[in-house]
Amino acid sequence: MRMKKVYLSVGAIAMMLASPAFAATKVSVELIGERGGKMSIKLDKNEVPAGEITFDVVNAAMQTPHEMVVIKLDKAGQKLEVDPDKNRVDEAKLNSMGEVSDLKAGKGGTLTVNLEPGSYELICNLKGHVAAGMVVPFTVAK
Ligand SMILES: [Cu+2]
Repeated sequence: MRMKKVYLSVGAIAMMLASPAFAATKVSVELIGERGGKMSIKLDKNEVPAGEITFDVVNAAMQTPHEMVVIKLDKAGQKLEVDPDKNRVDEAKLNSMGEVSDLKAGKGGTLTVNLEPGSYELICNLKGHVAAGMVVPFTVAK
């Protein structure tokens, strides 16, 4: 009995070494919708702890290209303004933390960023896509 207990402890230590504490938190992101229709961004989680975060992005559309841009908001509840002439938000006026750009339908990509606590939004900033629904809140907790 005593021997078995020691064996389990060694196993637990081995498991801890195999998954280091600094491993990035993974967020799965699905980009959904076709040109002219409703569009959305679906996340498997919309709140994560601060630190390294890997966004694993897939464009689930059949024909329409999409992208994912991570925007840090100045404060919670901040509304992103769509420029009526360009029909997209002006990223130069916002705090973009990085993006997976121009994914063709069916393609995927990843983005790993170090995010501090705060309120964020994930958007697809192709023309008309934010207005069609491609904006989703994302929270980084302490
Ligand atoms: Cu899009």
